[in-house]
Amino acid sequence: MPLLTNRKKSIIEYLYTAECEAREVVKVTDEYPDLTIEEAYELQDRLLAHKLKDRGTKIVGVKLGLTSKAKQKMMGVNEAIYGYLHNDMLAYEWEAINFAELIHPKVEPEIAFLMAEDLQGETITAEDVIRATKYIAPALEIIDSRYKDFRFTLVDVVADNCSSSKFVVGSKWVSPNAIDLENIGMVMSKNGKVEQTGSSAAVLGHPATAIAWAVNELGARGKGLKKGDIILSGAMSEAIAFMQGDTVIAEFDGLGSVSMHCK
Ligand code: 0L1
Ligand code: MG
Repeated sequence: MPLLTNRKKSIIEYLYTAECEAREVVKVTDEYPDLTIEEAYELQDRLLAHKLKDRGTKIVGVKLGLTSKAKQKMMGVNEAIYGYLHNDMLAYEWEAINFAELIHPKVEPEIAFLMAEDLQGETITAEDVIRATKYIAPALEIIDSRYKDFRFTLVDVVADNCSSSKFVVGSKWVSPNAIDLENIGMVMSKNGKVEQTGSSAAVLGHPATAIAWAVNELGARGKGLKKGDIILSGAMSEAIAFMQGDTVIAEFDGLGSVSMHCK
């Protein structure tokens, strides 16, 4: 990695403090409009290294963002993005999420992949991803951009680890070969009222295609997925906001359900 410049150091401090204090901040590119996407991915790595030093955070997987054409269009981009899942992001169905630790959280339904083996390369296909996957499971991702009003450029959101905050994985894990991965229907409800419906087809046409894209991006940077990693393949519908007292449940065809409660 190149030497850490003072401006990168201050961006890392800025984003880390915002997260620790659950406080929204203006986007990084307001002060540094010339930051590049490559620098943003470097900042993401540096932020993780900083957390590792400060509180022992470890990588447990990878998440994809902007995997729907609708979200890409909204941001004026043609590409997905990726970030890292950390051990301290893992949340559980049976343990309420604490609203006081978050800024303005939203939740979105995703399909989680559990890797059976390492996967690295620059010409990886969806078939390679499926071959290297042990199980898939229903999941909820809680995103909580550190930026004011969830407004940012592509560079900002990548530096902010793609708005990652928490994730919950449901209890039904199935082989990727036991289900039509391309066409899993989903209904997400909040406090018993249906809020979103969606399909795995919304994830770049097929969640394994989305993961193959991320593996190739990681591969170009000399990285890859590891056996045991959890991968969140991308949102199957729009994210919904939630508050203290809310319960969100997403039900997936053939995969059962996954839920979260916020206190
Ligand atoms: O997981 C996601 O799709 C979030 C990516 C970043 C964009 C956002 O915060 O909406
Ligand atoms: Mg997501």
